[in-house]
Amino acid sequence: MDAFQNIGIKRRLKRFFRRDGRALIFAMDHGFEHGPEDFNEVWEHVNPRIILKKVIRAGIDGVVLLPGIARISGDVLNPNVGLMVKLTSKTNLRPKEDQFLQSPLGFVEDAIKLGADAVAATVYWGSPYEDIMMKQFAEVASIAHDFGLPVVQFAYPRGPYINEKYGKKEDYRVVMYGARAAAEMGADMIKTYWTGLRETFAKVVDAAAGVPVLLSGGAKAKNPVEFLKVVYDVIEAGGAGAVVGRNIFQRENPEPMIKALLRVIHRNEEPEEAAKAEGLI
Ligand code: FBP
Repeated sequence: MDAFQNIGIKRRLKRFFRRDGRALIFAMDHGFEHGPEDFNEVWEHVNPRIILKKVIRAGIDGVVLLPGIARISGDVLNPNVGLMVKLTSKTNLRPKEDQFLQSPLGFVEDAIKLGADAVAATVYWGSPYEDIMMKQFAEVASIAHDFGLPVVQFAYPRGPYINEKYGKKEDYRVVMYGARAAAEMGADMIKTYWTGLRETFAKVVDAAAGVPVLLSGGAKAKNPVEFLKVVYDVIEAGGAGAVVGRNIFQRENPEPMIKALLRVIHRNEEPEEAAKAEGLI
């Protein structure tokens, strides 16, 4: 039985990762996690079918969606695009003190019915609710692994203690700790923050002990080359790619940015060269 589960996990991970072991994944859970105002910059992208068609046309490797959006628009995905269904989230509407908790909003079995190639859950490491999110992740991982489905952890250090002791959630010591904790919990892929330097991100990758580490995109960069440089450094540090939301869907035409990111991730092209080739500068 174990061998069947493992081969399932390996095969499904290949839906996201190309032969080079790297991936560019489009994230769009923001309508829930941040609210529909995240789409104000390009309002037509509030319609998941419109933005998903654009990112697929541009050659994206995979997408992350919440279950309801996967249900509404999953049919626009090509079979060769990996589908990750995220099973925890929170709204921005909850009280400030509860923002450090993500709650379950779906089930592994339903993600399988939606055709998911992986499921994901967030753990805010260092949060006062860390214990609850650890249990949620453990339950998702246990069920998913029984079905041979990979599990992705969004491993984000976050909470009052992190701010007090380390100053910011991107401090490499806590990002590295979160990545290690995710690997120790059995994550098959880890998504986390940029630590600011190639050298420190390399330590995060080391701490993950071979589990692929992907960058969490973050707010839209003022200058596209600035963002491409971060992704370039992630790859140079041994990272396995990036999961990007706002830097893609907050652009009127996301195609050149996606193509430039693919050049950096899969062809090791220098950021400026990739940006020029796609007409971004
Ligand atoms: P972005 O590239 O837009 O940062 O998307 C990645 C992501 O993790 C989303 O999946 C999620 O909705 C969002 O960032 C969370 O952002 P934050 O918690 O930092 O506000």
